[in-house]
Amino acid sequence: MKNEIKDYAKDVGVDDIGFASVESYISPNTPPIKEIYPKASTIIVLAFQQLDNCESENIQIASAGSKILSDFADLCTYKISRFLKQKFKATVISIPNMTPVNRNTETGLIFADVSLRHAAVAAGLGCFGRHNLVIHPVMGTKVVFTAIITNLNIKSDSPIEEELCIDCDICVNQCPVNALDEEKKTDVMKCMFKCRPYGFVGNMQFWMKFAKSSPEEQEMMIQDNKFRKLYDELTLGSQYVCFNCIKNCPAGQ
Ligand code: B12
Ligand code: SF4
Ligand code: SF4
Repeated sequence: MKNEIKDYAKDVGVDDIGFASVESYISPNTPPIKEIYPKASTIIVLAFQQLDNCESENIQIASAGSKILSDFADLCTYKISRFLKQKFKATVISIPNMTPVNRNTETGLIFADVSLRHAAVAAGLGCFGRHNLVIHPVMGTKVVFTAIITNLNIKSDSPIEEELCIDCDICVNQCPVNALDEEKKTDVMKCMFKCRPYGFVGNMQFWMKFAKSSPEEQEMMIQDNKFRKLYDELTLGSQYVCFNCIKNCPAGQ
């Protein structure tokens, strides 16, 4: 069964796949998988290689790389979930590449219900690097994940023992807002404002300012390029503009 799933996943375009028992998913800040889905037995994690859009200084082009990958990854996840259902009569729950997420109104932080980085580590697809992202042994840092939670009982893959981060500190030094200065902790607020300025908080700030502005100022705000970017984020999905911690990471390649 495991080989059939792997072959199908590779055929639809997944670059790597790992399996972990739900008990081996350990993520201190998210609930146990069984709380999300009591029938769950295995979490299947899918890895997808990023293109090199993020190396472009043109932010529209760089951002478009995330969008095309996110759409493709979610589509593959659905196809594989459906395959598991039809072929093995499995029950399946898909975990998307990015959204939806929750927002803690006290801290302002956003977080997901399933941490795909911890899932990827449990499924033997990589290990954490100094940038707090998961490094894949072949694809390096330029990799994203999705997952499928299922009631199928499938043998887990072994976690990677090898240390893939070479401690060069390129990610730390190239972060424009010093969000990686403290080890094992991304300063999420600093990162979020820098890498996704037109996201939820940027949007909220725009409209709060808009509400307090005169009609003339409001007209200028709507004609500004910033409004166009906010519109893109709302209509197209996440618009990332900083990739410094991933684009020059030499690990795993
Ligand atoms: C919300 C979110 C963000 C938010 C907030 C991040 C956050 N909360 O950590 C913001 C907007 C800031 C963000 C930024 C980025 N994100 Co983001 N993000 C997410 C999302 C949707 C949820 C993350 C989450 O809530 N996790 C759960 C929380 C509770 O995790 P946590 O417990 O805080 O875990 C941290 C610590 O515990 C610590 N940690 C725990 N154990 C260990 C062990 C070791 C050894 C170390 C060193 C650290 C460590 O590291 C963890 C990460 O900070 C995930 C997708 C998903 N569903 O997982 C993508 C995701 C994590 N993001 C991703 C990416 C690529 C990015 C960016 C590069 C954006 C970009 N430009 O493309 C930056 C990188 C920032 C960085 N270097 O940390 C990828 C990471 C892929 C990978 N190879 O690891 C993910 C998995 C999306 C995906 N589908 O692949 N992100
Ligand atoms: S995405 Fe940019 S701002 Fe966020 S941690 Fe990486 S380098 Fe820093
Ligand atoms: S840039 Fe260097 S220090 Fe940062 S994660 Fe990659 S290998 Fe590790």
